[in-house]
Amino acid sequence: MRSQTDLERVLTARGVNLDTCSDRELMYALTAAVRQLQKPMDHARGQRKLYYFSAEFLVGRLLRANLINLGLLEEAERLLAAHGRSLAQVEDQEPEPSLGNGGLGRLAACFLDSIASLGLNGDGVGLNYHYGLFRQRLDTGRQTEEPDPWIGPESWLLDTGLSYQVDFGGFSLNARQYDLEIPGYENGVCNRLHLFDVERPAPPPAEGIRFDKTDIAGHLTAFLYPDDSDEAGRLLRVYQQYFMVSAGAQLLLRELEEAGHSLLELDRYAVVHINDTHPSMVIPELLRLLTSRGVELEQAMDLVERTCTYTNHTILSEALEKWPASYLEQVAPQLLPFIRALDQRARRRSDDPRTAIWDEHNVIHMAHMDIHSSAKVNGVAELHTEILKNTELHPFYVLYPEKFNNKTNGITFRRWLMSCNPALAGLITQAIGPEWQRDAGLLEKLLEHKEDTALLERLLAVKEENKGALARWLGSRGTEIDPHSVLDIQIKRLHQYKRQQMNALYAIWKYVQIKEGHTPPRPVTMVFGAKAAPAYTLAKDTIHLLLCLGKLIERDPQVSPWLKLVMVENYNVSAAERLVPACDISEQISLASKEASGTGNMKLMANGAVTLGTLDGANVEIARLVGEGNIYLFGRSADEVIALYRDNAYRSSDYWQKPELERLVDFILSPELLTIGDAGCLSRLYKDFIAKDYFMALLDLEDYIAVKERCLAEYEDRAAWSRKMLVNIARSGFFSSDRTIMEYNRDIWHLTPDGA
Ligand code: CR6
Repeated sequence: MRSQTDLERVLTARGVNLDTCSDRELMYALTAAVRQLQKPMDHARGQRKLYYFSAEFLVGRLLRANLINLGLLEEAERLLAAHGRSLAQVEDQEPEPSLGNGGLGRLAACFLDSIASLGLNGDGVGLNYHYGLFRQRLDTGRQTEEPDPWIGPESWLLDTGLSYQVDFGGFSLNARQYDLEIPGYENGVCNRLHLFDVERPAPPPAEGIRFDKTDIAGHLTAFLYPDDSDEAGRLLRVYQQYFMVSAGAQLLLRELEEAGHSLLELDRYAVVHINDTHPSMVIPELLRLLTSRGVELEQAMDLVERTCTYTNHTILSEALEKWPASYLEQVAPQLLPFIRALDQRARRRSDDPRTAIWDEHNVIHMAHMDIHSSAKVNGVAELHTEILKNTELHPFYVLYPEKFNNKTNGITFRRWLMSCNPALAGLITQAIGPEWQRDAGLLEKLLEHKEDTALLERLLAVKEENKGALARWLGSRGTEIDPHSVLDIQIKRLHQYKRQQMNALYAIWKYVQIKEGHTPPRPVTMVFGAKAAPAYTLAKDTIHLLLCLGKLIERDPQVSPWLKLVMVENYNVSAAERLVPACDISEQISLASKEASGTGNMKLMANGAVTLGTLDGANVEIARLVGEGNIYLFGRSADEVIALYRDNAYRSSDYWQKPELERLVDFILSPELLTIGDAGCLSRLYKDFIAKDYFMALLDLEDYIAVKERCLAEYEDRAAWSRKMLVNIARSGFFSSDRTIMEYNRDIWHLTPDGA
């Protein structure tokens, strides 16, 4: 580790006056100083290397995370305190790189942290979106979107000066390589995240996030997931994807050659991980590059199949990308012969048309190409992998049983416990010693303290402190909450399968109950954090409904002392770091079979929240680990739901006809709500509930209400609840991304850790 004075020395050398500079100046100075202290590392020569291709890397703020991993956090805090400054205030100035959308992007970031912390040789490959996904505003009673710029005068980005030519149909662009450094946890390792960018990015759009989607050269890296409700938007996504993978594949081959390896050793020295289908074109691109350098096509296909590995993150068919061949014809016509060859090879292996890459409608199925051309294919939680094998991807499982395996997702405890919840981390260390910080599995030792009333009381006290801190933070943003209320939190992207709309119906139920005189034992605060895709109308309508309900409750003097509903604006990693430590009840209420894994469920559990959820995704594994008494489960099982879809047997109107449910759904169009909200939005939602309800919110609603009420009642037995909290924290170690990455490495990547 470095000597105590390193940071100070670097800051002084940069001429920073710690007493007089502004918080923002100090943030930039610290960024530059840390960047200077972390040294990119050369892994042992001749090592196999992982290239983790992903459209998203939701890295979050980096100052504190990098200080922790470099072992400089205490020094930084001491140094700042000596000058009357606080790191918390300084880091508040740090813009959050908005390079991801949700769980998939955050997972990629946790994985990079674990890869470096385990001393593995692995870099990320992605795009340098200037304005991110978007910044969400809610001040007009609905979601509006703005650019979310994050690249300041001094950012974590390093300009490598390298670039790669990417040829599109009819024109070429240079992909310039910027790097973010990814230090491992106190091990001297420093990997990289390569983010490719156009040479001359256009300025931000004049208004909102609307821009000319046909100006590829200027806007290719403007936004993550540009609106794809029109063809120009869909084409832009294909341009982005090809730009990313072509540059990444060229970088890989350059590094392979520089290390003195032959192209025929590709699979020995490189692993190309395809994170969901966005990077799938790396497969034909590698074929193109290899054959253009003299490798025979058949041999190239064998090599690529042994080099690539693929993770599937969803069973929602609309999220499994397929592109009309005409799009590729326009964007990257040079790939088509290779995709044709892959399709022919796939057809030689199987005559099942469901496994075709290039179908008879001239549509190219990216996931199919990934499975045929990867050595391994994995799902992200046990249940998800089973569903892939048995239903969604069954024909592929029959063809390649040995390729399929499960890798249950994980989170880095360094960010999601040590960094975001220092009070809890300290308490854990007092109880069981510090070793859990290197091996989260050791959190199980907490189970020996189940009867330690002093510890359990302090656990409750830490939660109260964190709730107080959240209340102060929200207060500074204009939202008052009662820190002594029960904090019931649903934070995740807005999607109907996640069923925020079912939670909204619970809020209506609770509102009516309180109006009728049934007040809860203590006030309840329902907190939502969620962005909706800009073109996803029903999701935006749900946000509108939640905002209307929040207002209705607030204005009602009979209800407001007991119930509060707030939406946190622009929910992102930094907001999650405030919300997760403060949460009492973790809402994981997706329709069983639809949430591939979830990772928020793991973060909340590790911070002592108790899950209220369905047996979906990783909730199944959480339930098994903590046991029935320490989780609140409700709703139909995945098998039942899959059967309902198969038999086309769910009619939401059957449920709506139940008077108790009808009352709740009809409330959406009540005079009370219509005076607050927009009739168009609310009636669209209302109609969807009664005529469609594709994700079956009404199916589980009664059970949800009953179990949530039991959960709130049992919250009042504080001693019993604190034991549930303890068990959840103790059993969360399994969900460390270090464990996940060790499994990826053991079963899929086969990299050699440094020093091994
Ligand atoms: N939306 C899954 O839906 C999973 C993450 C990471 C998701 C979610 O359940 O935890 O991936 N899938 O594996 C996709 O993005 C396609 C997600 O984040």
